[in-house]
Amino acid sequence: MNSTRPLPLVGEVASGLCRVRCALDLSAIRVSIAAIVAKAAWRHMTVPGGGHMSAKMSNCGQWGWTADRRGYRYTEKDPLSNMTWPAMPPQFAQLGTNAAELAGYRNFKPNACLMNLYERGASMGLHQDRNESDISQPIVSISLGAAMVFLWGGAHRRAPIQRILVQDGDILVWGGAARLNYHGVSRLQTDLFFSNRINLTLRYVATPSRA
Ligand code: MD3
Ligand code: FE
Repeated sequence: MNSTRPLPLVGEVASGLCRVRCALDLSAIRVSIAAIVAKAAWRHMTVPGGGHMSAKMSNCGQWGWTADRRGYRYTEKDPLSNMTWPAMPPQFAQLGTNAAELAGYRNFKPNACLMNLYERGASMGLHQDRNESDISQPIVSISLGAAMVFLWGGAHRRAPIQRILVQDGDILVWGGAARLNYHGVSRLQTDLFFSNRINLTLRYVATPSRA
């Protein structure tokens, strides 16, 4: 972020990682999510080793991230329905563009939104997001519901990990040198107010890719 012109809404919570706090209209976002998953249902994706991810996933936008026995990639169609993924609500794209701009990234135009649903016991192991091809673009994450501990590592798997609590309505933006940092989330703990957490990640996918 631009540290010479600090903005009250934006804080750098770790090197290269900005959190944007604002009075998000979460109810409109929740209604949009419900409409999307009515068309592209939440599912556990299989990974190349044959296991499955503990978070359930779905997508909206032109490209959707999928995993199966063959690997990880972005597809234009939902493999469950063979239909294109539901459109990204303009509100999501606008939120992504605005949050990225606050964090110092101009002209971010997301065309993919991966949606993760964490129910009791779900987590996400340390990984890098590198299927997007154009890593000059940032990623914007929107957290809804139960708080979770976000694990923020470095450029190498063995780099030290910072633990950052992410809560309902938090928006995280990362890019630049931190775009390929390892990250994950630790197991969902009991939250007094919410039983699940949904995370949306807004991304720009240049071309489909394999990893
Ligand atoms: C990546 N999701 O979907 S997003 C994913 O909370 C994913 O569901 C997590 O990782 C989730 O690929 C985390 C937030 C996030 C924040 C900072 C990062 C991801 C980051 C910094 C570098 C790389
Ligand atoms: Fe990730």
